[in-house]
Amino acid sequence: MRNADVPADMRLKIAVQKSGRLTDSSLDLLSRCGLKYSRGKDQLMCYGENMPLDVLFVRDDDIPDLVQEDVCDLGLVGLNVIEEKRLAFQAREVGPLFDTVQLLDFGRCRLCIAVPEGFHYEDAQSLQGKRIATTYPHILSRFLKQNGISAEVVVLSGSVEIAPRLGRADLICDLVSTGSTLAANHLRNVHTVLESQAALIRTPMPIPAQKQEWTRRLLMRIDGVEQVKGSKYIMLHAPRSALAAIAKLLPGSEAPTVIPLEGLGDRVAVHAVCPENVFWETLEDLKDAGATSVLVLPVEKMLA
Ligand code: PRT
Ligand code: ZN
Repeated sequence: MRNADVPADMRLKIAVQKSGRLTDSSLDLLSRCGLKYSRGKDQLMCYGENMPLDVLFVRDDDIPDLVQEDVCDLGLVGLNVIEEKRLAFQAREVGPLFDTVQLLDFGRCRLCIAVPEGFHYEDAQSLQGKRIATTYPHILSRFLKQNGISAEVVVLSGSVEIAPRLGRADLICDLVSTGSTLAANHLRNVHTVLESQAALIRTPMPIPAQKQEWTRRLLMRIDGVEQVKGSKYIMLHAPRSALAAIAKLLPGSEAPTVIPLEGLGDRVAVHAVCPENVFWETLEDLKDAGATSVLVLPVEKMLA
């Protein structure tokens, strides 16, 4: 059966942020997994052309709900949203929930407590009796409870960083990545409540075998893409006598391939996958150790 002929209820549906910080990386991940689709402007759903996988474009906050409600089988969303939703569902005693199946190498940020200049912060006890503005009331309340703090949680839907200046709160609990928003608003990060990054979630409900098989294949491909992120393939020539020194210099590489070079006596070609980035300094050290013709190439996919 051609992919286009797979009936709608047998096609996997994955929810992705429509427009925001996770969108480009989410779509890049899906295309690296081999998904081809065409997306019109403002289109809310795209059909996968070469896989029975359709993409739904929604607000990131709606992604866990769509998976929870079985509208989508999978979702790409930040741990901050996943954790907040999980605690919100828990508070309402609602289940079953979505499962977090894989952490992804994008969307990194921290949910932090940040205080205005002049606020004397020693430890969590300094928050006693204060008003804290946030869009993450459940995560913040759990943190306060764990530390035995009684404080007022002021729930805002956005622009949390200006709440202290407007007199709506004494301090904030918000996402930080570079820290420039905090600095611009004269706020200082004093404690990280949650480290976050994007993750793949899936429905815990049983799904038909055909969908299950595509989920397995997609997960394996995502794993392959994530594994090689930052990896480099190095090729170089060197005298056999320099092999030990060169192997030590190749960052994190296991068992490089050594190939004799026809007509070049003792010289060999060395090929290796390095799971970390390779810097100019390493290339210079390799050259000093006797390597020539050093080539560094990106690795696109890997299937273990
Ligand atoms: O419309 P929709 O609801 O889909 O989008 P959104 O505005 O809620 O989310 P968006 O696109 O801002 O973020 C989506 C996800 O990206 C978040 O849920 C996090 O998982 C992740 N992420 C990573 C971030 C940041 N970094 C980030 N810096 N989300 C938000 N921020 C904001 C933060 O709230 C603050 O306003 O950026 C500002 C701070 O950034 P720095 O670099 O100045 O520290
Ligand atoms: Zn959002």
